Amino acid sequence: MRNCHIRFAMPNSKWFLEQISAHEGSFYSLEEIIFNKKSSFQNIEIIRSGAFGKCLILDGKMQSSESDEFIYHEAIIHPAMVCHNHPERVCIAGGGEGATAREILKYSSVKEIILLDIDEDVIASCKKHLPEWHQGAFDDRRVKIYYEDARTFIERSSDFDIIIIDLPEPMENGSALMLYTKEFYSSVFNALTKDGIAVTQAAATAPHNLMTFTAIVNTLSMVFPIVRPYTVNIPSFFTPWGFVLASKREDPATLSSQQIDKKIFDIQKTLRFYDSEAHKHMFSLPKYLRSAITNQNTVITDNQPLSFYQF
Ligand code: SPD
Repeated sequence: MRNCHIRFAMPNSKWFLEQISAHEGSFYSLEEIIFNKKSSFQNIEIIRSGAFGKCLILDGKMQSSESDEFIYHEAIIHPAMVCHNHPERVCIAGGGEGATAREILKYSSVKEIILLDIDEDVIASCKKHLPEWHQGAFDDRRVKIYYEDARTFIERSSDFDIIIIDLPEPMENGSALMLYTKEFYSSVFNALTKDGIAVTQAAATAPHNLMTFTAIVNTLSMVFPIVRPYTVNIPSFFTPWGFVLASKREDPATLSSQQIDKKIFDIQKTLRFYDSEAHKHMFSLPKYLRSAITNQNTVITDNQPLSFYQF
C-alpha cells in the first residue's frame, strides 16, 4: 500500500483485504489459507479469519462466513418459503456452499431442489471444507446438482415454485454479470409457476453505495407485479445487505406474525435468525432507502449490465 497511514495496534501482521471500491475495503485477519485454487471460472479461496472463522472468498470477494452465514442463508430463504403456499420445486442459482439448500430442505413440502453452479470446484471445495454450511445437503436425495450456467438452464425451465438467486455481486468480467438483467429476470418469471416467487441477493445498501441494490429493485419491478426489497445486517459484510423478493401473487409484506410463526412452527428450533420479528424488521426499510428506490429509474439490461464494483 502506498502512502499508507494506517497503524495496526494488533500483533497479527497477515490480513485478507477485500477491495470494495476505489475508495474502501474490508480487512480480515488471516489465520490460515485452508484452500486456494484458480478454477476455470474464478479464484476460489477458503480462509480462516480471526473474527469470523472460515470464509468462502470468490475472486477476492467475501461470500459467507462461518460466524454469520446463518443470517445470510436464513434471510435469503425463509421469507420466500413462508410466503409460498406449498413450495415443492425450488431452483437455486449459485449457492455453492450448500447452505441455501440446507435451509430449503427444512420444509417437508419440498420434493426437489435443482442447484445450478457453473463451477464444480466451488461445490467440491465447499463440500470438503465447509461441512458446517451444507450439513449433508448435497447428499439429500431431493437435491440435484447441475454444473451449468444458471441462465441457460433457467431459460429452458418451467414450473418452479421458487427460484433463489444466490450469486456473487455483478462484476465486470465476473461470472454473475448477466444474471442481474431484465432479460434474465424475464426468464426467471417464465420459469416460475403462476404463484411463483424469486429472491435475489442484491448487494450493499449503505447510503454511499446503493446503486446496485436500487437498480436491481427497479429492474425486477419491470418484470414482476410484486417486488419487495429487504435488508439485513451481516457483520462479515461490514454494511447492511440487500435482498429482493419478487412474486407473482403472494406478498410477504402482508403476512401476519401469526401466519409466519405457524409456517415455521415445525422448524423453529433449527432457526437462529429468522422468525416473525426478524421478518418484519427486514422488510421495514429506512427512509433514505425508500427514497432511493423511488428515485431510481435505471433498468439493468443485457446491453447495459451493471457492475457493483467500480475500481
Ligand atoms: N452467496 C453470495 C453472497 C455474496 C455476498 N457478497 C458479500 C460481499 C461483502 N463485501
